[in-house]
Amino acid sequence: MPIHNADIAQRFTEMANLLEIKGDNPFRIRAYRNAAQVIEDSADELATLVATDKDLSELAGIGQELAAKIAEIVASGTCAALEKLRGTLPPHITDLLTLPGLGPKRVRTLYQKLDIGDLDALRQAAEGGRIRELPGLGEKTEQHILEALKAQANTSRRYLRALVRPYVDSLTNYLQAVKGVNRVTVAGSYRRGRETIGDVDLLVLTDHPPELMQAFVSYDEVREVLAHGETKSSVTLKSGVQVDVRVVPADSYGAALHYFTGSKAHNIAMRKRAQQRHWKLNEYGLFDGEQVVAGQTEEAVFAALDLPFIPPSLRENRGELEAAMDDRLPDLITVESIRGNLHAHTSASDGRHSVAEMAAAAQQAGHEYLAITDHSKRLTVAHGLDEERLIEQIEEIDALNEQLHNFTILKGCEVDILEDGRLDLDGAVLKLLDIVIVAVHHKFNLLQDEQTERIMRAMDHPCTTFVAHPTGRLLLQRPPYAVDVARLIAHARQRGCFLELNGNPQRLDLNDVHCQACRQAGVPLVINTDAHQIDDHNHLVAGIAQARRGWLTAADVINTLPLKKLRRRLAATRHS
Ligand code: DGT
Ligand code: CA
Ligand code: CA
Repeated sequence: MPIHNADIAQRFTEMANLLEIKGDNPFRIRAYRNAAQVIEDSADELATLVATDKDLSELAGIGQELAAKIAEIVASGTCAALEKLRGTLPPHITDLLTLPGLGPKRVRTLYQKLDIGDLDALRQAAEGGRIRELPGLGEKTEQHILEALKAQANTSRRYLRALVRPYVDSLTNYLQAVKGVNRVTVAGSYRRGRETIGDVDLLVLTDHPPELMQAFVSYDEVREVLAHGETKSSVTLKSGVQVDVRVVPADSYGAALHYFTGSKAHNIAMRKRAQQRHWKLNEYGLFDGEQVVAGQTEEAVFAALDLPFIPPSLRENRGELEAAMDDRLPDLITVESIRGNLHAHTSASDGRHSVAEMAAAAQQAGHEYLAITDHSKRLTVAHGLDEERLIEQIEEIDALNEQLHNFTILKGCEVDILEDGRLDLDGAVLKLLDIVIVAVHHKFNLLQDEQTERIMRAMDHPCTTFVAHPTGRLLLQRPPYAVDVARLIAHARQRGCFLELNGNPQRLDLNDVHCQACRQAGVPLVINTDAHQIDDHNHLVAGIAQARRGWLTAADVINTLPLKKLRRRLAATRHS
């Protein structure tokens, strides 16, 4: 079974964490962390590189020693150095790192001073008031730890869909190859394209159910078998994700696929529609008494209920049945209709590639244009550009555009919104740009009205084109700042500017419901990658999945326009 980059990166991160808990050499720790990042970002599967004898030490930050460890992990799933380290510390000590506010240094203190090696011991120590006595921790931290432990117990773990995708692809390929298998389909929230998923639901049509189930529970990536039956089995994979597999008879396949795709709210609405006809709809089919009305395909189930096929992305009971009845389901946007990305960084700020490299990659991917939008000067950690450096970049882009054929680099900047809503760069420079993105990168803690009005003021700047990641959330990590998105949408409409759907799988900001509201209000969206390197082009896939959940069509999205029309729309956002 091929091991994925994310798995290799995870092992290196674990190495770095364990070394840091032990108080090892900081340079060594840093080397493992950097390597983990490089591996995770690599567009090529390292397992493939190893299999074809490529020299891994050509990757940035990977020396001979790390390259050898990568080869070891690809071959065996682990490496001797990691196993040795694990042996010197309690087996569950890295669980402590899953609590917000606990990094390796604090875990080291907890372990050294109080011999705390797992979450249970941590809870006992916190409840016993022993953590407040530790150097650098204190009573407030003890309180935070107790709250975090409680919160962790209450929320079942979810995963970014984009992270789970390679695991799902490998597993479905594996099951597809099992003898007797005719079809494998992913259902559930994964099929609906949700930004995070709780577990993976697979449906299988097979001539030999027992063989299929046996093959599933013996899959290499399985960590634990939770249930092993004839028609249903569940496992957790080594990555932690739970997978449910159901074997379904051919006559019920469509009904089962519909049922297990959900959402629950959509299913209930569909069942009601069946009941109005005195029929019954469940995972086995659509029935009139004992008589089967439909069941083999989803299309047949919908058709029997006088409905066109409703795409899975829309099945949230947010008006899709009504729209289907009136024959006004949206013609959902696809990745192919995007003609260019309007939010990208280069090595001038916190990106990894040059303007020319980013442009070449975008052209290679079939795009017509790309906007370069590095950070502005306030964001010093990201090496933000001041007026002078921005002007240099503008000249660089003008020169590059002279050489390019059938491709245009647009000049832009992601300008920080200051606390009072003013912009971080001088208006005279902003006038030289094609695109001015405004974004909040600090002062997340303002009251809702203050935050909302701060952003609205930035939108009012005569040069503003759109607001990037308008709510600032990081999925599974950081909630949105307090902001009234409905007011932002109304203001964008009135001001005549746009809002972003940021495709970074960790952001997906605006979310699906907000996108739907933009569409209803007639406020155009821009779907961007927010690329910090060439490989981030993939973020478009996640962005489009979210856009489809937000009912967006190509006409609702600005960067589906050909360059000439785009330029006209951009110019129209500019006030004198
Ligand atoms: P997740 O896994 O939390 O991301 O979300 P889902 O939507 O994949 O939910 P899951 O895995 O619990 O169940 C898969 C689908 O099965 C769900 O979308 C709808 C259907 N389903 C599950 N339980 C029920 C239920 O009690 N009633 C109905 N009508 N459908 C259900
Ligand atoms: Ca699920
Ligand atoms: Ca499930």
